[in-house]
Amino acid sequence: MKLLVTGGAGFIGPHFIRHVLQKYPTYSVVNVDKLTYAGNLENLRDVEADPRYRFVHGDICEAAAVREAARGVDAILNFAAESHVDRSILGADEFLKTDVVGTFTLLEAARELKIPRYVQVSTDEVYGSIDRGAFRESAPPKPTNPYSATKAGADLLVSAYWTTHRLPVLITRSSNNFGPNQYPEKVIPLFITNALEDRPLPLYGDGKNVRDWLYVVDNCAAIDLVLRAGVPGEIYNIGGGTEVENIVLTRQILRLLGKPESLIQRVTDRPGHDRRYALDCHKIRALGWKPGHDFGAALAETVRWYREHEAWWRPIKSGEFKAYYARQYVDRA
Ligand code: NAD
Ligand code: TDX
Repeated sequence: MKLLVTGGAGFIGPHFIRHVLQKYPTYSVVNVDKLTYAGNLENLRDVEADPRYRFVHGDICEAAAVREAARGVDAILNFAAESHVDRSILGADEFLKTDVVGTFTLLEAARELKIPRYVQVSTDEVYGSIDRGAFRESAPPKPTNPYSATKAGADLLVSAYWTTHRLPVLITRSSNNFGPNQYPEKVIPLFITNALEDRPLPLYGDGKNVRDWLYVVDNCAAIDLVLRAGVPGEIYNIGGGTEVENIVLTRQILRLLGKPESLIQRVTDRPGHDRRYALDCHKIRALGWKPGHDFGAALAETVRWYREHEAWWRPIKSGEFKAYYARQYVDRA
Protein backbone atom coordinates (compact mmCIF):
# COMPACT_ATOMS: atom_id res chain seq x y z
CA MET A 1 0.00 0.00 0.00
CA LYS A 2 1.27 3.45 -0.92
CA LEU A 3 0.18 6.31 1.37
CA LEU A 4 0.22 10.05 0.94
CA VAL A 5 0.59 11.65 4.37
CA THR A 6 0.25 15.44 4.60
CA GLY A 7 1.69 17.43 7.49
CA GLY A 8 3.99 14.51 8.28
CA ALA A 9 6.73 16.71 9.76
CA GLY A 10 4.62 18.04 12.66
CA PHE A 11 3.86 16.23 15.90
CA ILE A 12 1.42 13.38 15.15
CA GLY A 13 2.44 12.84 11.49
CA PRO A 14 5.97 11.53 12.20
CA HIS A 15 4.63 9.11 14.82
CA PHE A 16 2.12 7.83 12.27
CA ILE A 17 4.75 7.44 9.53
CA ARG A 18 7.04 5.56 11.93
CA HIS A 19 4.13 3.33 13.01
CA VAL A 20 3.28 2.42 9.41
CA LEU A 21 6.84 1.78 8.24
CA GLN A 22 7.57 -0.40 11.28
CA LYS A 23 4.33 -2.37 11.14
CA TYR A 24 3.94 -2.94 7.40
CA PRO A 25 7.09 -3.94 5.48
CA THR A 26 5.26 -3.56 2.15
CA TYR A 27 3.90 -0.02 2.75
CA SER A 28 5.52 3.14 1.43
CA VAL A 29 4.87 6.76 2.42
CA VAL A 30 5.07 10.08 0.59
CA ASN A 31 5.07 12.96 3.09
CA VAL A 32 4.00 16.38 1.80
CA ASP A 33 4.73 19.14 4.31
CA LYS A 34 5.04 22.91 3.94
CA LEU A 35 7.43 23.09 6.91
CA THR A 36 5.67 25.92 8.70
CA TYR A 37 6.93 26.91 12.15
CA ALA A 38 5.41 23.60 13.36
CA GLY A 39 7.14 21.37 10.79
CA ASN A 40 10.52 19.94 11.75
CA LEU A 41 12.44 17.35 9.74
CA GLU A 42 14.35 16.43 12.91
CA ASN A 43 11.18 14.56 13.90
CA LEU A 44 11.78 12.14 11.00
CA ARG A 45 15.55 11.57 11.22
CA ASP A 46 15.13 7.86 11.95
CA VAL A 47 12.99 7.19 8.87
CA GLU A 48 14.51 9.50 6.27
CA ALA A 49 16.98 6.89 4.96
CA ASP A 50 14.24 4.27 4.53
CA PRO A 51 13.79 3.67 0.77
CA ARG A 52 10.03 3.34 1.36
CA TYR A 53 9.84 6.95 2.59
CA ARG A 54 9.92 10.12 0.48
CA PHE A 55 9.63 13.75 1.57
CA VAL A 56 8.10 16.43 -0.65
CA HIS A 57 8.33 20.05 0.46
CA GLY A 58 4.92 21.36 -0.59
CA ASP A 59 1.72 23.19 0.32
CA ILE A 60 -1.60 21.30 0.37
CA CYS A 61 -3.31 24.43 -0.99
CA GLU A 62 -1.42 24.09 -4.28
CA ALA A 63 -3.47 21.88 -6.58
CA ALA A 64 -0.75 20.96 -9.09
CA ALA A 65 1.75 19.92 -6.41
CA VAL A 66 -0.91 17.93 -4.56
CA ARG A 67 -2.01 16.12 -7.73
CA GLU A 68 1.58 15.26 -8.55
CA ALA A 69 2.24 13.82 -5.08
CA ALA A 70 -1.08 11.94 -4.99
CA ARG A 71 -0.72 10.17 -8.33
CA GLY A 72 -0.79 6.38 -7.81
CA VAL A 73 -1.33 6.35 -4.05
CA ASP A 74 -3.84 4.02 -2.39
CA ALA A 75 -4.82 6.46 0.33
CA ILE A 76 -4.45 10.07 1.44
CA LEU A 77 -4.21 10.86 5.16
CA ASN A 78 -4.56 14.56 5.87
CA PHE A 79 -2.70 15.55 9.05
CA ALA A 80 -1.66 18.98 7.73
CA ALA A 81 -3.25 21.86 9.61
CA GLU A 82 -2.69 24.98 11.57
CA SER A 83 -3.35 23.34 14.92
CA HIS A 84 -2.95 25.79 17.81
CA VAL A 85 -6.05 27.45 19.28
CA ASP A 86 -4.19 30.44 20.77
CA ARG A 87 -2.60 31.26 17.41
CA SER A 88 -6.02 31.12 15.74
CA ILE A 89 -7.19 33.74 18.23
CA LEU A 90 -4.26 36.02 17.34
CA GLY A 91 -5.03 35.58 13.60
CA ALA A 92 -6.99 32.99 11.64
CA ASP A 93 -5.83 33.63 8.08
CA GLU A 94 -3.57 30.61 7.73
CA PHE A 95 -6.17 28.42 9.45
CA LEU A 96 -8.71 29.17 6.75
CA LYS A 97 -6.17 28.55 4.02
CA THR A 98 -4.66 25.29 5.24
CA ASP A 99 -7.48 23.75 7.24
CA VAL A 100 -10.29 24.56 4.79
CA VAL A 101 -8.83 25.34 1.34
CA GLY A 102 -6.06 22.75 1.83
CA THR A 103 -8.63 20.07 2.62
CA PHE A 104 -10.68 21.08 -0.41
CA THR A 105 -7.58 20.83 -2.63
CA LEU A 106 -6.85 17.32 -1.37
CA LEU A 107 -10.46 16.20 -1.83
CA GLU A 108 -10.44 17.45 -5.42
CA ALA A 109 -7.20 15.58 -6.16
CA ALA A 110 -8.62 12.42 -4.56
CA ARG A 111 -11.76 12.73 -6.70
CA GLU A 112 -9.93 13.39 -9.94
CA LEU A 113 -7.38 10.60 -9.39
CA LYS A 114 -9.99 8.19 -7.97
CA ILE A 115 -7.94 7.55 -4.81
CA PRO A 116 -9.53 4.55 -3.03
CA ARG A 117 -9.40 6.04 0.49
CA TYR A 118 -9.18 9.46 2.12
CA VAL A 119 -8.72 9.93 5.89
CA GLN A 120 -9.29 13.35 7.44
CA VAL A 121 -7.52 13.72 10.78
CA SER A 122 -9.85 15.88 12.81
CA THR A 123 -10.44 16.76 16.44
CA ASP A 124 -12.85 16.55 19.38
CA GLU A 125 -12.84 20.37 19.40
CA VAL A 126 -15.33 20.46 16.51
CA TYR A 127 -18.13 19.38 18.90
CA GLY A 128 -17.43 22.27 21.28
CA SER A 129 -17.63 22.03 25.05
CA ILE A 130 -19.81 19.58 27.04
CA ASP A 131 -20.55 19.88 30.77
CA ARG A 132 -21.69 16.30 31.36
CA GLY A 133 -21.70 13.10 29.30
CA ALA A 134 -19.82 12.64 26.01
CA PHE A 135 -20.33 13.47 22.35
CA ARG A 136 -21.21 10.74 19.90
CA GLU A 137 -20.19 11.03 16.25
CA SER A 138 -23.76 12.00 15.33
CA ALA A 139 -23.62 15.20 17.45
CA PRO A 140 -23.72 18.35 15.33
CA PRO A 141 -20.48 20.37 15.21
CA LYS A 142 -20.55 23.42 17.47
CA PRO A 143 -17.06 24.89 17.33
CA THR A 144 -16.23 27.89 19.48
CA ASN A 145 -12.84 29.18 18.34
CA PRO A 146 -11.40 29.97 14.88
CA TYR A 147 -9.24 26.82 14.88
CA SER A 148 -12.09 24.45 15.67
CA ALA A 149 -14.38 26.33 13.28
CA THR A 150 -11.98 25.74 10.38
CA LYS A 151 -11.58 22.08 11.35
CA ALA A 152 -15.37 21.72 11.52
CA GLY A 153 -15.69 23.41 8.12
CA ALA A 154 -13.21 20.93 6.69
CA ASP A 155 -15.11 17.99 8.22
CA LEU A 156 -18.37 19.18 6.68
CA LEU A 157 -16.71 19.45 3.29
CA VAL A 158 -15.22 15.96 3.62
CA SER A 159 -18.65 14.51 4.52
CA ALA A 160 -20.21 16.38 1.60
CA TYR A 161 -17.76 14.69 -0.79
CA TRP A 162 -19.08 11.34 0.44
CA THR A 163 -22.72 12.31 0.12
CA THR A 164 -22.36 14.08 -3.22
CA HIS A 165 -19.49 12.32 -5.00
CA ARG A 166 -19.27 9.01 -3.10
CA LEU A 167 -15.59 9.76 -2.50
CA PRO A 168 -14.58 7.06 0.05
CA VAL A 169 -13.72 9.34 2.96
CA LEU A 170 -13.29 8.67 6.67
CA ILE A 171 -12.94 11.17 9.52
CA THR A 172 -11.15 10.61 12.83
CA ARG A 173 -11.82 12.96 15.74
CA SER A 174 -9.34 12.48 18.52
CA SER A 175 -8.96 14.05 21.91
CA ASN A 176 -5.81 15.95 23.04
CA ASN A 177 -2.63 14.13 22.05
CA PHE A 178 0.64 14.25 23.96
CA GLY A 179 4.05 12.64 23.64
CA PRO A 180 7.56 13.25 22.27
CA ASN A 181 8.16 15.87 19.56
CA GLN A 182 5.12 18.03 20.33
CA TYR A 183 5.81 21.70 19.64
CA PRO A 184 6.22 23.52 22.98
CA GLU A 185 3.28 25.87 22.42
CA LYS A 186 0.87 23.11 23.54
CA VAL A 187 0.24 22.85 27.25
CA ILE A 188 2.11 19.64 28.18
CA PRO A 189 5.42 20.38 26.39
CA LEU A 190 5.15 24.09 27.29
CA PHE A 191 4.78 23.32 30.98
CA ILE A 192 7.48 20.62 30.99
CA THR A 193 10.05 22.81 29.23
CA ASN A 194 9.17 25.95 31.22
CA ALA A 195 9.57 23.96 34.44
CA LEU A 196 12.92 22.60 33.24
CA GLU A 197 13.97 26.23 32.70
CA ASP A 198 12.53 27.28 36.11
CA ARG A 199 10.15 29.64 34.32
CA PRO A 200 6.48 30.22 35.29
CA LEU A 201 3.77 27.85 34.03
CA PRO A 202 0.97 30.13 32.73
CA LEU A 203 -2.26 28.42 33.78
CA TYR A 204 -5.36 29.90 32.16
CA GLY A 205 -8.36 31.01 34.22
CA ASP A 206 -9.30 28.88 37.23
CA GLY A 207 -7.31 25.89 35.91
CA LYS A 208 -10.38 23.66 36.04
CA ASN A 209 -10.87 23.11 32.32
CA VAL A 210 -10.86 19.42 31.47
CA ARG A 211 -9.12 17.65 28.60
CA ASP A 212 -9.15 13.93 27.75
CA TRP A 213 -5.51 12.96 27.16
CA LEU A 214 -4.45 10.46 24.52
CA TYR A 215 -0.88 9.19 24.05
CA VAL A 216 0.10 9.96 20.47
CA VAL A 217 1.07 6.39 19.51
CA ASP A 218 -2.39 5.18 20.55
CA ASN A 219 -3.96 7.73 18.21
CA CYS A 220 -1.71 6.48 15.38
CA ALA A 221 -2.85 2.89 15.95
CA ALA A 222 -6.48 4.05 15.82
CA ILE A 223 -5.97 6.06 12.61
CA ASP A 224 -4.29 3.01 11.06
CA LEU A 225 -7.30 0.88 12.04
CA VAL A 226 -9.76 3.38 10.58
CA LEU A 227 -7.71 3.46 7.37
CA ARG A 228 -7.90 -0.33 7.04
CA ALA A 229 -11.25 -1.24 8.60
CA GLY A 230 -13.34 1.94 8.77
CA VAL A 231 -16.57 2.25 6.81
CA PRO A 232 -16.45 4.94 4.08
CA GLY A 233 -18.49 8.02 4.92
CA GLU A 234 -18.18 7.39 8.68
CA ILE A 235 -16.70 9.44 11.52
CA TYR A 236 -14.73 7.80 14.37
CA ASN A 237 -14.12 9.39 17.78
CA ILE A 238 -10.77 8.47 19.37
CA GLY A 239 -10.52 9.35 23.05
CA GLY A 240 -7.87 8.54 25.61
CA GLY A 241 -10.47 7.97 28.34
CA THR A 242 -8.37 10.04 30.78
CA GLU A 243 -10.09 13.26 31.79
CA VAL A 244 -7.83 15.58 33.77
CA GLU A 245 -8.31 19.13 35.05
CA ASN A 246 -5.49 21.44 33.92
CA ILE A 247 -4.48 22.24 37.50
CA VAL A 248 -4.17 18.52 38.29
CA LEU A 249 -2.11 17.97 35.14
CA THR A 250 0.14 20.91 36.02
CA ARG A 251 0.82 19.58 39.52
CA GLN A 252 1.52 16.13 38.09
CA ILE A 253 4.13 17.56 35.69
CA LEU A 254 5.81 19.54 38.48
CA ARG A 255 5.89 16.46 40.71
CA LEU A 256 7.48 14.35 37.97
CA LEU A 257 10.18 17.00 37.55
CA GLY A 258 10.69 17.65 41.26
CA LYS A 259 9.84 21.34 40.77
CA PRO A 260 7.87 23.58 43.20
CA GLU A 261 4.20 24.54 42.75
CA SER A 262 5.25 28.16 43.17
CA LEU A 263 6.10 28.01 39.43
CA ILE A 264 2.35 27.99 38.66
CA GLN A 265 1.30 31.44 37.44
CA ARG A 266 -2.43 32.13 37.13
CA VAL A 267 -3.03 34.18 33.98
CA THR A 268 -6.06 35.67 32.20
CA ASP A 269 -8.25 33.01 30.61
CA ARG A 270 -8.18 32.12 26.91
CA PRO A 271 -11.12 33.90 25.20
CA GLY A 272 -13.88 31.38 24.41
CA HIS A 273 -12.03 28.71 26.42
CA ASP A 274 -13.90 25.40 26.09
CA ARG A 275 -14.56 23.99 29.56
CA ARG A 276 -14.54 20.29 28.87
CA TYR A 277 -14.12 17.89 25.95
CA ALA A 278 -15.41 14.33 26.13
CA LEU A 279 -15.95 11.67 23.47
CA ASP A 280 -18.11 8.56 23.30
CA CYS A 281 -15.76 5.98 21.73
CA HIS A 282 -18.03 2.95 21.33
CA LYS A 283 -17.66 3.03 17.56
CA ILE A 284 -13.85 2.80 17.38
CA ARG A 285 -13.87 0.26 20.23
CA ALA A 286 -16.24 -1.92 18.18
CA LEU A 287 -13.60 -1.89 15.42
CA GLY A 288 -11.17 -3.36 17.98
CA TRP A 289 -9.22 -0.37 19.35
CA LYS A 290 -8.60 0.80 22.88
CA PRO A 291 -5.83 3.00 24.31
CA GLY A 292 -2.74 0.89 24.89
CA HIS A 293 -0.98 3.18 27.37
CA ASP A 294 -1.67 4.22 30.93
CA PHE A 295 -1.82 8.03 31.22
CA GLY A 296 0.52 8.35 34.22
CA ALA A 297 3.20 6.12 32.70
CA ALA A 298 2.95 7.85 29.30
CA LEU A 299 3.19 11.29 30.93
CA ALA A 300 6.29 10.19 32.86
CA GLU A 301 7.78 8.86 29.60
CA THR A 302 7.00 12.18 27.88
CA VAL A 303 8.60 14.17 30.70
CA ARG A 304 11.67 11.96 30.42
CA TRP A 305 11.82 12.52 26.64
CA TYR A 306 11.86 16.33 27.02
CA ARG A 307 14.42 16.09 29.82
CA GLU A 308 16.68 14.01 27.56
CA HIS A 309 16.11 15.99 24.35
CA GLU A 310 17.01 19.57 25.20
CA ALA A 311 18.83 19.72 21.86
CA TRP A 312 15.42 19.30 20.20
CA TRP A 313 13.40 21.93 22.09
CA ARG A 314 15.95 24.58 23.11
CA PRO A 315 16.50 25.86 19.53
CA ILE A 316 12.71 25.99 19.03
CA LYS A 317 12.15 27.99 22.22
CA SER A 318 14.87 30.47 21.37
CA GLY A 319 13.68 30.83 17.76
CA GLU A 320 10.22 31.54 16.27
CA PHE A 321 8.53 30.49 19.47
CA LYS A 322 10.13 33.29 21.50
CA ALA A 323 8.29 36.14 19.78
CA TYR A 324 5.03 34.17 19.82
CA TYR A 325 5.38 33.45 23.55
CA ALA A 326 6.10 37.07 24.40
CA ARG A 327 3.03 38.19 22.48
CA GLN A 328 0.86 35.47 23.94
CA TYR A 329 1.74 35.56 27.61
CA VAL A 330 3.04 39.04 28.44
CA ASP A 331 -0.47 40.37 27.79
CA ARG A 332 -2.09 37.73 29.95
CA ALA A 333 0.18 37.92 33.00
P1 NAD B 1 1.25 20.23 14.13
O1 NAD B 1 0.86 21.67 14.18
O2 NAD B 1 2.28 19.73 15.08
O3 NAD B 1 1.77 19.87 12.67
C1 NAD B 1 1.15 20.33 11.52
C2 NAD B 1 2.03 20.01 10.32
O4 NAD B 1 1.35 20.45 9.13
C3 NAD B 1 3.38 20.72 10.33
O5 NAD B 1 4.41 19.85 9.99
C4 NAD B 1 3.23 21.82 9.28
O6 NAD B 1 4.45 22.18 8.65
C5 NAD B 1 2.26 21.16 8.30
N1 NAD B 1 1.50 22.11 7.50
C6 NAD B 1 0.85 23.23 7.93
N2 NAD B 1 0.28 23.89 6.89
C7 NAD B 1 0.55 23.14 5.77
C8 NAD B 1 0.23 23.27 4.40
N3 NAD B 1 -0.50 24.30 3.95
N4 NAD B 1 0.66 22.32 3.54
C9 NAD B 1 1.41 21.27 3.99
N5 NAD B 1 1.77 21.11 5.27
C10 NAD B 1 1.34 22.02 6.16
O7 NAD B 1 -0.09 19.42 14.29
P2 NAD B 1 -0.36 18.02 15.03
O8 NAD B 1 -0.52 18.27 16.47
O9 NAD B 1 0.62 17.02 14.54
O10 NAD B 1 -1.81 17.67 14.46
C11 NAD B 1 -1.96 16.93 13.26
C12 NAD B 1 -3.44 16.88 12.91
O11 NAD B 1 -4.17 16.30 13.97
C13 NAD B 1 -4.06 18.27 12.70
O12 NAD B 1 -4.94 18.17 11.61
C14 NAD B 1 -4.81 18.54 13.99
O13 NAD B 1 -5.92 19.38 13.76
C15 NAD B 1 -5.22 17.16 14.40
N6 NAD B 1 -5.38 16.94 15.84
C16 NAD B 1 -4.38 17.25 16.70
C17 NAD B 1 -4.52 16.99 18.07
C18 NAD B 1 -3.44 17.31 19.06
O14 NAD B 1 -3.70 17.20 20.27
N7 NAD B 1 -2.24 17.66 18.64
C19 NAD B 1 -5.72 16.43 18.55
C20 NAD B 1 -6.74 16.15 17.62
C21 NAD B 1 -6.55 16.39 16.28
O1 TDX C 1 -0.26 28.14 28.31
C1 TDX C 1 -1.28 27.44 28.38
N1 TDX C 1 -1.99 27.44 29.56
C2 TDX C 1 -3.13 26.72 29.74
O2 TDX C 1 -3.73 26.74 30.82
C3 TDX C 1 -1.77 26.65 27.28
C4 TDX C 1 -1.04 26.63 25.97
C5 TDX C 1 -2.93 25.94 27.48
N2 TDX C 1 -3.60 25.97 28.65
C6 TDX C 1 -4.84 25.17 28.78
C7 TDX C 1 -5.86 25.43 27.69
C8 TDX C 1 -6.54 24.09 27.54
O3 TDX C 1 -7.60 23.99 28.48
O4 TDX C 1 -4.48 23.81 28.64
C9 TDX C 1 -5.47 23.08 27.88
C10 TDX C 1 -4.81 22.47 26.66
O5 TDX C 1 -4.42 23.53 25.81
P1 TDX C 1 -3.69 23.26 24.40
O6 TDX C 1 -2.48 22.42 24.64
O7 TDX C 1 -3.52 24.57 23.72
O8 TDX C 1 -4.74 22.32 23.67
P2 TDX C 1 -6.29 22.54 23.26
O9 TDX C 1 -6.63 23.96 23.17
O10 TDX C 1 -7.11 21.67 24.18
O11 TDX C 1 -6.27 21.92 21.78
C11 TDX C 1 -5.54 20.69 21.50
O12 TDX C 1 -6.40 19.58 21.43
C12 TDX C 1 -7.22 19.48 20.30
C13 TDX C 1 -4.70 20.81 20.23
O13 TDX C 1 -3.91 21.98 20.30
C14 TDX C 1 -5.56 20.82 19.00
O14 TDX C 1 -4.73 20.79 17.83
C15 TDX C 1 -6.45 19.60 19.01
O15 TDX C 1 -7.32 19.65 17.94
